[in-house]
Amino acid sequence: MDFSLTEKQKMLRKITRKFAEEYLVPVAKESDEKQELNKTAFKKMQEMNYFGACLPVKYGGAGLENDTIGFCIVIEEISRADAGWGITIAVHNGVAAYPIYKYGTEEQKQTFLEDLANGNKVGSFCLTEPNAGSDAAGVQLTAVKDGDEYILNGTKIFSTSGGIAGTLLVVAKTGDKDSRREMTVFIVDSKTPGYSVGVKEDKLGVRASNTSELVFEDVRVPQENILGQYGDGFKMAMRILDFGRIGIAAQCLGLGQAALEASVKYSNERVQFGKPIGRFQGIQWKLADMACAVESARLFTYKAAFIHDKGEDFGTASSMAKLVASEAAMQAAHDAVQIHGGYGLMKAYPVERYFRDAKMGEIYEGTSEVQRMVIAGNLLRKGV
Ligand code: COS
Repeated sequence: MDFSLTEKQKMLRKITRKFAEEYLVPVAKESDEKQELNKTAFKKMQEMNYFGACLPVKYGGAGLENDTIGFCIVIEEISRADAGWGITIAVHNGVAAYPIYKYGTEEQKQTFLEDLANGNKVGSFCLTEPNAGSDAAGVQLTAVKDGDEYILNGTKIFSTSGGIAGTLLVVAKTGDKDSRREMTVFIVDSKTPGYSVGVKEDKLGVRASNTSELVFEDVRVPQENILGQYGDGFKMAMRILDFGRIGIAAQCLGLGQAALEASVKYSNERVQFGKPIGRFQGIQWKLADMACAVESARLFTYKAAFIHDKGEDFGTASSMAKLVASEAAMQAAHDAVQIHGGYGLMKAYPVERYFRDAKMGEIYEGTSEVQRMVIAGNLLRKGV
């Protein structure tokens, strides 16, 4: 087993870290407060082709479509600086752009990928509704056929980047009998009449990222915008999430790494009882446990990416990675605040933000409980 990164992956880490330290770290606190992505950082993200990270060069992307470890490194380094940007780029690529590349027709790729790759249009995946959270089959937004078009009616909530998105993957109900066999995924342009953005959420963490309610009132979508097969939307959504969860794992990994690094630095600098607090065993044990958790997250995440790129069944591995990495980030952020003591509660130190950001990872793109359901379900169905 070879754990070494390729020269290209090492270079990707170096370049992305430099970019993130220059353009994201200085404005991360302000972006968290203002609840918006910094405009200069947005332009630089476009120039660096991070919006096109996992799309082929032929569609304007950065060419990581077969290097998911490389994609994870990009997300990890962005999230180490600002997890709000991390989720934005992870969602844009993982559950919007990449699924169009992977499951779309050539015509759909020609129509949608260039603008997604260059970031002129941000992507969003719209599944969640007031009555369809963990129970993804509970979708009530309807798509009814009318000639060569489908008419969409309903409301999506908690859509990551929904309020700033130009291209949406919308999961709709297309029948009344068996919801798991009567759902369809549509690619929707946000300029389509009848579509509007509702409430922008004011949330706990990853606040730089946009989270919005989306309203569909007689939104007409041509039938050629169906992603995959009509009626196969439930399984399509599950496949999309399988890949998306690797990106979320990478996002949590970067956040956990940031919490660990801040804690090591503080433990060397902060003097109490006449010596740096890192000399106390109580702090050392915390640092060691944090480092183990973050390294587990890294191994699980890269392994899921590796299995994906080998073309093997990676659903269990991606849920394991998302579960382990999100819980590792939470543990690391929790311990980071504890190590920082009173300062850890103050906004002057970034660990306060890490703590809020980390909690999000245990919830979105499938809660920790959902990941356990997926892992156990696969074990029982397919064996160990
Ligand atoms: N890939 C392909 N097909 C899949 C699949 C996957 N990853 N997971 C399930 N399926 C298939 C099953 O094989 C089954 O097919 P058959 O009916 O042909 O046998 C069908 O889909 C239904 O599967 P299942 O019975 O497991 O469906 P459930 O309704 O019990 O769904 C979970 C279970 C919890 C896994 C699902 O609802 C889920 O992932 N929920 C979380 C959604 C989520 O992450 N929301 C967060 C917001 S999205 S941004």
